[in-house]
Amino acid sequence: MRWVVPEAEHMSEGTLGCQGCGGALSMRLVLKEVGRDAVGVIPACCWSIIDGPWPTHALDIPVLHTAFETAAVVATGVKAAKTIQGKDTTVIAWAGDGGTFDIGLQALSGAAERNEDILFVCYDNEAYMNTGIQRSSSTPTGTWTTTTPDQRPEARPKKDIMGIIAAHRIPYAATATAAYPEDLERKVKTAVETKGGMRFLHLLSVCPPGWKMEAHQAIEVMRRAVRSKVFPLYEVRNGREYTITHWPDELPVEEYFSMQGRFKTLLSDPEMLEVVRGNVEERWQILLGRHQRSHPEMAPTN
Ligand SMILES: Cc1ncc(C[n+]2csc(CCOP(=O)(O)OP(=O)(O)O)c2C)c(N)n1
Ligand SMILES: [Mg+2]
Repeated sequence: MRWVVPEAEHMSEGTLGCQGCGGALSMRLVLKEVGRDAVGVIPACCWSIIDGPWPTHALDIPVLHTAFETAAVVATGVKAAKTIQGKDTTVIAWAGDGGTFDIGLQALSGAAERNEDILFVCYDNEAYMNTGIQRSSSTPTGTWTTTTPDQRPEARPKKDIMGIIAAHRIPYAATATAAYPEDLERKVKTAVETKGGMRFLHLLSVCPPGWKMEAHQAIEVMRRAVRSKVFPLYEVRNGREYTITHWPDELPVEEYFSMQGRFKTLLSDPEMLEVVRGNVEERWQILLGRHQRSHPEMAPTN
């Protein structure tokens, strides 16, 4: 089924984001579906800047800027206050990969374990972009960053945040990207409408300056991440039921990497490239197995 992207806008033009910022586009698309009855809780990250200063800030919803490690716990408190006021406002914790995979993980795990009634969105640009492109535990193997330079690119694999979230058995979690907006909007709507606890969205979000690429290729690069199985699109219900929502078409991973300067060293190292290709395929097979166990009679279609 094709989903329609709502026309409503809750983010004005003239944000302080860079050209081609996937994090800015992700916010725009998410708010289209969430609407104005929402509060954003934003820890230290690029989005602390992108919204701009009051009263000229870009978002149409109230935003609470908070400390790097606290997105989930502050959102929990805001939701509790709204509930006491008798309001059903959607409270969105909106964090980067650092505020989710790294320093924000303890608060996130606590909120997930308590099954708090919040929507946690991670816009994942795979490094600490706001402070100058330092690696995070979301940075994939073989990536150049300022702390994993060409001579010593990232050695560790990207942390499996969806696996960690699924292990908490929250009602709904999904991956998405702004390059597939209908899929994204449907997942946002599902997340908003899912009752009974915490919802988590993991959004791959291109960063042209940090990924060393042209801003006008922002959408194409995110599309290729999905097509090459580097970033599969799927959802997980109650931590157990997996559904792949878009079938990749076997695009070679090099076609994704070659658009980005941050993978220059990786592309010139056949051994490391083989390891990375193997990791992508292994993760895909695990996901496919989970999907097939959840949907024994469903054939793959797009
Ligand atoms: C406790 C603490 N340590 C370090 C910082 C500095 N700091 C601000 S934003 C940031 C990186 C954020 O990275 P991420 O969450 O991935 O968001 P992005 O900047 O990539 O959008 C850091 C290290 C801080 N604000 N607080
Ligand atoms: Mg980041």
